[in-house]
Amino acid sequence: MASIQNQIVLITGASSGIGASCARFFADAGARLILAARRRERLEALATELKDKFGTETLLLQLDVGDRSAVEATLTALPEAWAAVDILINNAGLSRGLDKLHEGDIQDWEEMIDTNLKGLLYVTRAILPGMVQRGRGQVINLGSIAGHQTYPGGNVYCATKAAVKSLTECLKLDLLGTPVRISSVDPGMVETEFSEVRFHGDGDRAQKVYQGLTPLTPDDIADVVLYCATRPPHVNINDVVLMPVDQASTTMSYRRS
Ligand code: NDP
Ligand code: 8X3
Repeated sequence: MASIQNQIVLITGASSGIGASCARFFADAGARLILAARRRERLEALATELKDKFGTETLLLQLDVGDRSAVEATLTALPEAWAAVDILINNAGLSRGLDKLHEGDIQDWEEMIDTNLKGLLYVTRAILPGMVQRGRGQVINLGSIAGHQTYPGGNVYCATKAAVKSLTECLKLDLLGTPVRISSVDPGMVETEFSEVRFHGDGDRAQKVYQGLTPLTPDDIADVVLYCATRPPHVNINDVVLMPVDQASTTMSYRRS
């Protein structure tokens, strides 16, 4: 296992779920963390926890990844001590709604495309040139099984995750000849705030998504992300697809009740 001690790791969407778990796993492994999300108070609470538990140094960025000028301004003006990002975890993302396309809310579509696709592109465009220039670095994208398989009502969310899959594959081609690594981690059902966000705060509907089965936890995903980041420098993990034992595809799950 390669060490990531003192490496600078930028995690988008660190205020909740998979991103927050990644922060805990990478902090435990000795990394220095740049934590980005829109909810600053969540980031502050996490930074305090990590400082107390692991002595982790953090830089907090209140940032909407879909705001192109904010991303450019913030990430091109990182303090000198934080500018040489070693690992970028493109995790910020969301789903909105589960409507048929012809009944869909266009605002929901905009939000998913702006965050999952354009946001990932803006952040990567700002951070990746430095990695190529320095001759070291890794980008780890949070894709989804929704990028591999569709499901009813998944339309725009699935399309954004299929786009992430395609971008990860293209980056592998673009980065050939450099030592910079590119990975995608593509989970099935993970219990986070994801479904609550999808259903615009309807907690009862969100809970039903995980009813009667054992979903993945955010820690299960952070464990895999850390695995990708700690392979020897000549090893590139291209894509990891993982799902709960109780899930066989985007449309088939086994529920006990
Ligand atoms: P959560 O809702 O728990 O976390 C999402 C994170 O993304 C939050 O920290 C949120 O922070 C951040 N985020 C959302 N929009 C923006 C934005 N515009 N700018 C910056 N940050 C943003 O969900 P998960 O942890 O489950 O989701 C993380 C990733 O994993 C997503 O890309 C999702 O698509 C993917 N995924 C999730 C699965 C699941 O079943 N849960 C399965 C497969 C993939 P804030 O609101 O503070 O900005
Ligand atoms: C989240 C998993 O199946 O709800 O990406 O799309 S799914």
